[in-house]
Amino acid sequence: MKLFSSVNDITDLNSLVAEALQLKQNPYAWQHLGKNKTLALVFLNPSLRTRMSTQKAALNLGMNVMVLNLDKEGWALELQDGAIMNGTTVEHIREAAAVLGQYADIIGVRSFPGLKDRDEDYSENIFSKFVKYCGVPVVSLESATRHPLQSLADLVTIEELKTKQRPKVVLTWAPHVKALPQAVPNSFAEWMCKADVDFTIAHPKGYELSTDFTQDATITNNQDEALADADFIYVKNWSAYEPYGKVFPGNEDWMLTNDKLKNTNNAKVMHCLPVRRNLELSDEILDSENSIVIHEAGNRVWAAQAVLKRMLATL
Ligand code: SN0
Repeated sequence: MKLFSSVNDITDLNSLVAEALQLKQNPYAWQHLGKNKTLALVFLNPSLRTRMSTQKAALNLGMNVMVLNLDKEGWALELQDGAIMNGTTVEHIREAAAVLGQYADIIGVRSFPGLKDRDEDYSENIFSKFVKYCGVPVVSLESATRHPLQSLADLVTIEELKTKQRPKVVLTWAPHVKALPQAVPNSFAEWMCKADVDFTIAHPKGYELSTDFTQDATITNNQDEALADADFIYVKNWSAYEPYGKVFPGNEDWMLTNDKLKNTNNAKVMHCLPVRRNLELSDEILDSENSIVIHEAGNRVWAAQAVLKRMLATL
């Protein structure tokens, strides 16, 4: 595999999930694959889980890892082709990406959206320029529109913990104080639409996601109705796709509470983290048996390891 940026880069979803679960049983069996191979993780935004779990995954495979917080430690990046760089940007992405490709066998890139210009964000301008100019395989560490390592870990978690063949999975919007990207919900929806699950999305009016990601999912503005008989509930805030990046007032009552779990199938509650307690998700849920957020975060290692293993195999 030369690129992992979305579910569309995977032709055999079930075997990738199975591979991740096998690696969980036997993490160090493939150390020879990564020997003397280097992974460079490049961050333009903050990270805890993605950074640590991908690093751990690479170490389990015998790789060396280098991390660059490019937003803070690198030169200010120019993205525009043909720019006369007499202002604040110091280095063009053409050189920055190409040079990183000289030092690493695989590169991971995190590049959040600006949430101002939808066309710019949804064109994946920054991520795709890294892919174009670095010359080595690239794994997305969350781009403007997707977070595929998170979605793979989410699917691995559902496969691992489900108690029926085709569980009901509900993605439900949660309140927040900031405008957040659509990357996590877009990606989760895109993966769930390809998985063997009964998938529903619930959000207040105005938070419709791009239909490019939601395809044949059931979509409703009625949270109670959506949660009925749910086996897994995925909680996440996102800002509007149209008007782009907007946050509407109200909807605080969309926070998930124990009371809302009553009509579910004793649902397991998921969140990609970081989570704002008592805004997105109540303490009572996060500290209860129903919450699987820590287990889910743990599975980020096996998801990343399955992807890196496939990339190493094609170097
Ligand atoms: C990011 C997002 O895409 O929603 C990363 C999630 C993995 N989340 C945030 O930026 C949260 C910021 C906050 O202030 O709560």
